[in-house]
Amino acid sequence: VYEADVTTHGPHALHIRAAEVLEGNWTGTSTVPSRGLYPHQWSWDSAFIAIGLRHLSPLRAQTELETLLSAQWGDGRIPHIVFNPSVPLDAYFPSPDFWRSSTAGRAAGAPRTVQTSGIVQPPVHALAVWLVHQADPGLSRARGFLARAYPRLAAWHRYLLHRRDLGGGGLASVVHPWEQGMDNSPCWDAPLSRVTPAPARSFRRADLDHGAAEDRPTDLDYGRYVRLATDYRDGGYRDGLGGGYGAGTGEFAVEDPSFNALLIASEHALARIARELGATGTARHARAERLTAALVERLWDPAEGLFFCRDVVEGTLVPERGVSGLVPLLLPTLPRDIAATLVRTARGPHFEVGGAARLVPSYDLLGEAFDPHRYWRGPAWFNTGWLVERGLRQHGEQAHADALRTALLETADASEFAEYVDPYTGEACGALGFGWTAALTLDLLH
Ligand code: 9WN
Repeated sequence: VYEADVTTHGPHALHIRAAEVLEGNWTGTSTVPSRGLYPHQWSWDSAFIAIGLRHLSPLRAQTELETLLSAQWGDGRIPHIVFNPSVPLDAYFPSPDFWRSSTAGRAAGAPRTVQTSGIVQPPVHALAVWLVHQADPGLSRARGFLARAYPRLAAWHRYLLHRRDLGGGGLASVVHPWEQGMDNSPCWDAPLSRVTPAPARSFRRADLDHGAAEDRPTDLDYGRYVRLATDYRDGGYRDGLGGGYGAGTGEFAVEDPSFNALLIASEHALARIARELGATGTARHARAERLTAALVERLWDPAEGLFFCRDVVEGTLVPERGVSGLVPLLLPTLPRDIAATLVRTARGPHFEVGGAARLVPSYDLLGEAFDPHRYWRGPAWFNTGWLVERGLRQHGEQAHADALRTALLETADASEFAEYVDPYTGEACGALGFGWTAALTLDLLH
């Protein structure tokens, strides 16, 4: 039983404070990750936020996802940011005038009425849609929530499995570190090193107005992020081989375990949605099975007991241990021995889950690049903690899951729903009042 809500911050219960954060970040049609640092709608944030919001207001949770889905491009991609037109351009970089979605993205079917980025984020959406439906099936049916979401989700998965299978092995590739969501993870260092950075003078980082420079990615990282995004944009956001990988240059294409595991979990969810809508869902479950086999075949390293990123350009696994490699634990049909090995790795010296680490570090505690405060190079995040907690439960590790759940709740509470925390001390880093931290706290409390 979790009781820290009455001790750490006085009598104001944790779930009430989490609800207040979500209320404060709500814009009327969606929820911002953070009022200061991230003042627009983010794709995978919205999925996690909806998973928590469903406990407060199933209608708001449905609306959150519908707002995102309505910004989908004609080619099926769901953009990583949907811009709020009432927010000043200089509040976040890169802004709509950088992405130029409605012009540069025209051939790819970018929407005309709303401005978006042109890259994607992890496909947590079908999973979120299914969980939101389950919170209030009556409301969902009355509003035709699943029937309207299903074709969009199906097109989204089709985009990832066809246009983004750059390695030809059945998995989806990301063409920018922002797409995978763990922006400056050391897993990207080697593949990114081939990218010539855009000059620092050519852009202005708005993130440094809100976040401490030593907790954020470096200027060199940003130069490379800008170069990749610029090249992708200038190629009309075209995907595929020939003119190069997604970015049109062939410089960056990576198969990531977490991105693909979330796609598989969402494919299973899409099968359930199809069933609810009167189809069998069998073909989708079968596809999820094939994808799981491809994930194991292409990204599992039995000697290390972890999934790794595959650098598609080099054709090799990237030898860095990131939390991304633990996320496939989420998959219900992961081979038993692999699941058992992943649990051992999570609890072992590199991640120390349930040991010296309070939550789940984003990167190898023993890795050369480990930094307890710098964004995705060590700090613990709540979305990945939630995913690993779910994975532990999925594979019968109830005691470990319970311990992680308690740690997540205590840390969310004590850190004022921080964006991320020092993995050893739980000290808050980044933005406070962060959307998915509050939302996933609510989910864990239910
Ligand atoms: C770039 C919004 C997003 C998260 C990402 C996180 C961070 C953006 C940034 O914030 O990325 O998309 O500006 O640093 O890395 O996972 O979705 O919360």
